[in-house]
Amino acid sequence: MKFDNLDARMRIYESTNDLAVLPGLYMIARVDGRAFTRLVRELHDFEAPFDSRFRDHMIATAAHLMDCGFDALFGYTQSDEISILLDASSQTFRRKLRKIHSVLAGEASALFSSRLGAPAAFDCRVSQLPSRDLVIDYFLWRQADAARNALNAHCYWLLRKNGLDAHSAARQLSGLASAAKNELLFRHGINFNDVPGWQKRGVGLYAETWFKPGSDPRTGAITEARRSRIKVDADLPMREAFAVFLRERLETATADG
Ligand SMILES: Nc1nc2c(ncn2[C@@H]2O[C@H](COP(=O)(O)OP(=O)(O)OP(=O)(O)O)[C@@H](O)[C@H]2O)c(=O)[nH]1
Ligand SMILES: [Mg+2]
Repeated sequence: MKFDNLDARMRIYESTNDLAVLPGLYMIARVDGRAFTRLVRELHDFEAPFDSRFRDHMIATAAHLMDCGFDALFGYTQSDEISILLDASSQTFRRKLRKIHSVLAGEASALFSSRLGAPAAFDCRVSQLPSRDLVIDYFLWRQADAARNALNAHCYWLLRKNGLDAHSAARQLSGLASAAKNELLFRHGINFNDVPGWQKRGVGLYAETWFKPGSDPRTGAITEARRSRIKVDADLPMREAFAVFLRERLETATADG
């Protein structure tokens, strides 16, 4: 009895301010690598500005987050971040923010660290969005961020590889319009149009249906079993076409669910 009293008294301090996301709101959780600028350059030997091994760790982490007990409709990764869209009707963890933040940050950190073979940590935040239009704007925003970062990173590392120190390279780029950055790359033999799509547009993850062929052991008849798997899409469309693509995905995912 004594323990029950203590338990009830102490739990108040733990859970009175426990926030839950309002019903009907879409949730997009974004995990972001903690101090990855240092991790990729000083602690590990990833290629700059982009490394396909780093990308594959991020994709594997995103695929894990899509499949670790949340009603994930769509995943998106660029740079050291992963966004996971949860259905507006999701009841996972009774929509408690504390659980969503900590579980997704923990799952991402565990999976990424195990692939890297060294500790790596992610933080997590959740956007609470009242409409599909805002969900689409959210992903357009992250994709625009990917495109800006990719252009900047290619310019920055071009200057660094040409002998400039970090400070001078950053100073030379500050205030430069994107057309001028494109020209800078072009003068050095890099056509930004030819830079791989995953670097400029990010990578999407979503469920796709496939049909597993088989046979009925009693009759021998050919059968097909409907299965679902996560598709990794490294060739996402851009801007308006991305918005159309997302709208279709949201409709399909909601209809399937
Ligand atoms: N070398 C290399 N760096 C990458 C790659 N992808 C992302 N990064 C770096 O990861 C960092 C991500 O930026 P931020 O998330 O803003 O910085 P951070 O150091 O992680 O800081 P916090 O997120 O605030 O903890 C940037 O420095 C990117 O250049 C890659 O493929 N190769
Ligand atoms: Mg980071």
